[in-house]
Amino acid sequence: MFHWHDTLRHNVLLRNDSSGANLAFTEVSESVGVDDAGWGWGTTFLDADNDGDLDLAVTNGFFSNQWPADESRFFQNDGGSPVTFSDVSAAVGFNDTFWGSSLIALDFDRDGDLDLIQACADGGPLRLLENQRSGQALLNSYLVVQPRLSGANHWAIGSTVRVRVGSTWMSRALLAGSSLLGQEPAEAFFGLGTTSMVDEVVVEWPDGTTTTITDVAANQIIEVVAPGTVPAASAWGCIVAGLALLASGTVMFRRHGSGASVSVATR
Ligand SMILES: [Ca+2]
Ligand SMILES: [Ca+2]
Ligand SMILES: [Ca+2]
Repeated sequence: MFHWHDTLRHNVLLRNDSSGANLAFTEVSESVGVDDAGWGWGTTFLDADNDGDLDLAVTNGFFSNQWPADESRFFQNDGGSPVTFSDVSAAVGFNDTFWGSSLIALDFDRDGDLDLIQACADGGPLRLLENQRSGQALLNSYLVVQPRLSGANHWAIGSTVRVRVGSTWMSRALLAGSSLLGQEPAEAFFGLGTTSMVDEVVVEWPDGTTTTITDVAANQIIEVVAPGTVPAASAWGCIVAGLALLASGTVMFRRHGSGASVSVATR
């Protein structure tokens, strides 16, 4: 869990150290390198370079004298044990000084990488930032899993998706209100590194039952439908607007469009 702590005057990352029913969280923001993200608002963990670990993007700012020039932050996950992050905001082009409020990650152009939408307060723009990954990041693979149910909870909010590659498990929870004032698509996006095949995909439905699929090829979108679910048209929407950014490195974000034009893509 990552959030801004007004009293401590820095950003807080709470690592889940729970064991069974014994819940425990440890504040690790300084030791892993994400304690200085400014007056943070919208925050999202995303695997921007598809290497299998979660990177962290934070939009920030405030109207007070101390925070108006606060730059957005992008922390790249460097892996290791314990995990550490590097601030690569300028290199990837996510270092604007708008008063950002909402921030969500989604693959709006369906090219296999997560892009960003940032909404800004105080008259600021709505921005669409296209992921311009290159090098190894461009070679890395991905898998998108879309759990679906019948009835009111068609998007299967409350589900958890786990994938296994060899002995490594990765997990994503489908949540409502995934970011401040924003909602990410109801799908689980996994960066897979150089993996071409996922050994297992396990969907745990909101009622606790599970569906398991084995030997799933990478670089595709799969819909997993719970037993008894009536098939329905799959609608997927995204908001397109923005500015433009350029960057260097393995992941770059480019601004799209101008002004506040909006379009919706359905698939
Ligand atoms: Ca990553
Ligand atoms: Ca994309
Ligand atoms: Ca891209």
